[in-house]
Amino acid sequence: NPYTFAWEDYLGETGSVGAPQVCFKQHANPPKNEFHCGVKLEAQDPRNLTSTCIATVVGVIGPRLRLRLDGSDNKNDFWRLVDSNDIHPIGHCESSGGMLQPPLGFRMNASSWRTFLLKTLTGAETASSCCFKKEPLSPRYNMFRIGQKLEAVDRKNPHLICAATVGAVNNDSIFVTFDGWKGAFDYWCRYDSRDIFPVGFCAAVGHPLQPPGQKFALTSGSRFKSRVLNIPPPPPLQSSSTGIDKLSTEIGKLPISSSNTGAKV
Ligand code: MLZ
Repeated sequence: NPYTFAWEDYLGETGSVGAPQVCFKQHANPPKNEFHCGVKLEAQDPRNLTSTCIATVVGVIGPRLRLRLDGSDNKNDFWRLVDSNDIHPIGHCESSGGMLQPPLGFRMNASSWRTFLLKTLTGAETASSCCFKKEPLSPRYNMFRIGQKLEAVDRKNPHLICAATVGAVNNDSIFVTFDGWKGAFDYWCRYDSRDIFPVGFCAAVGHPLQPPGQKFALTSGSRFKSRVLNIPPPPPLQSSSTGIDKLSTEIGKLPISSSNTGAKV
């Protein structure tokens, strides 16, 4: 049964704990999924973040939507949470002064885009605005600790959410390692990524959870032997409005006086 991985037993056997709920940018009570297959909405093109496109819901699992951009192929489906900030009801883009764009790899020539748009929206069932849930607040800072367990999207198989461990912490990033798998699936992400969830999330929302893989299992001692991590360098520090860049800008604006030149008074 994919819904009932025995986290309790696993945490006990591995002598580990789950990262606390407050570490995550996820609602403590995850929202209900009120979308259904076939409805259309607006989504950012994941391959071209400046474009807002029409997308169709082609799958629904727990609080996640499988989306396909209209005018694109079925090889570039992507997943969003119902409380994601980058999905909106049809009409949102235009009402905020933007224009709907063809997806990257639009399968017709650019001049047919307007006609295509008209056709794809005519008679379409659009997702009601009440289906779109408010994005959770971001934790104020990175509270993750090495060794804590979590549930994480496998970005190479994004339909999967899998048992994982915080392998490293660096500034605003954590290194997500997948239990029982070689390092090929591991990745760095921000602490406020929407792809990571507290232990128990999948069970609570009715999403399958992929249990730890078989690599490194069944070795000496515990059934679950941890591996030596191969940790790639963390991503470079991103500038943010609250980060050090803002601080240095503010400092740069300060008038030079004896109180902030470092001069002894
Ligand atoms: N079928 C794939 C799935 C791997 C999923 C790993 N998730 C961490 C494979 O065996 O490569």
